[in-house]
Amino acid sequence: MSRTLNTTEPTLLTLQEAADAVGCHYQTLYKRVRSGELPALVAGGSYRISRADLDAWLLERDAAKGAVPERAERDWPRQIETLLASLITGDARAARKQLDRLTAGGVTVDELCDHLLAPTLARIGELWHNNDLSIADEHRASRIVETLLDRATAARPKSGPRIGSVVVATALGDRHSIAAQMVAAGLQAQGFSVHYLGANLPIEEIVNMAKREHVNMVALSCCVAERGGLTAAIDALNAAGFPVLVGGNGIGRDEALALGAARYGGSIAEAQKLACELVRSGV
Ligand code: B12
Repeated sequence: MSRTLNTTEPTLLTLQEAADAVGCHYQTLYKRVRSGELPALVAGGSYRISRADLDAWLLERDAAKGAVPERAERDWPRQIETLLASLITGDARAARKQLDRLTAGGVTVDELCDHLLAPTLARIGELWHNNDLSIADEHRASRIVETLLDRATAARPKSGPRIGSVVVATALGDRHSIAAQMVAAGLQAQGFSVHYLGANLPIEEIVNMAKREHVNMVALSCCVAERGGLTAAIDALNAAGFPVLVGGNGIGRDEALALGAARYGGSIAEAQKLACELVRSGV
């Protein structure tokens, strides 16, 4: 059944965009809209489908087919190979379709990060390390992952009161922004108000933002061996009264806690759990 356009509606897709996201032909969706099975709005004489309606329709369709999207979509080794191929060839569109499909199948942001994006980036890192990929290949792949994360975050706005607020960054000397972006995406999906500052931040910038936004905590990601920026940031944040949640493949639990981190997490799922714990305990 078609309705009239309501301008407050969230992200709207054209029929072609929706068909691309689902991986089916334009006509297939057109027929579903015409039959009233898939809700659509009319804007400027053509149909628009909200992402939420599309996701709900996909879930219903899979359930009706008796499909087991859970198992098929969580075949992570296969998913990693598929994404790796898209990242290596720079096929952003295929990567986007793969993630849209997973998201529509109910895969959560933390699962995407922990089971797909981070392991695929680790593979890119290995290939880069062995000179099987150039710096340009790695940069192109990284950029695609950034856009995928933006998209996954935008697709899951959580309404209602915020659990708490957090500044997310990497300290001076660490340019690996993607890990911090994953933390930001995971905490936002969890219901936190997130102030994501990106990478390589001077210490006073992180502290000032934490103070200005009266956040509950600061989450710092670390992907490098260098410790100067991270150590100084944790010291300054602790002195200013902010608990620091630390994680990332450049540092382990014992070292992070010894440096003064309130908690250490090894995944985005853990970041979500620990951030909630920090708010509850009022550290
Ligand atoms: C992409 C990339 C880059 C890009 C970053 C682009 C960007 N915008 O982020 C660029 C080109 C800038 C880069 C630069 C360098 N890189 Co680099 N890079 C990578 C690569 C391929 C992916 C990084 C990434 O995003 N990983 C994905 C993240 C999300 O994975 P993760 O850290 O494991 O995160 C998971 C958990 O740890 C946890 N987590 C992460 N953060 C946090 C935070 C909190 C609070 C919590 C709770 C949990 C948590 O959740 C995540 C999801 O499961 C890695 C390979 C790899 N194995 O990761 C190398 C890697 C990190 N880089 C490495 C190196 C050596 C460098 C350079 C020194 C190379 C050089 N010679 O110039 C420079 C360093 C520059 C600097 N000063 O920062 C090494 C680091 C080794 C080390 N520990 O010191 C790695 C591991 C590659 C390797 N095997 O040698 N790099």
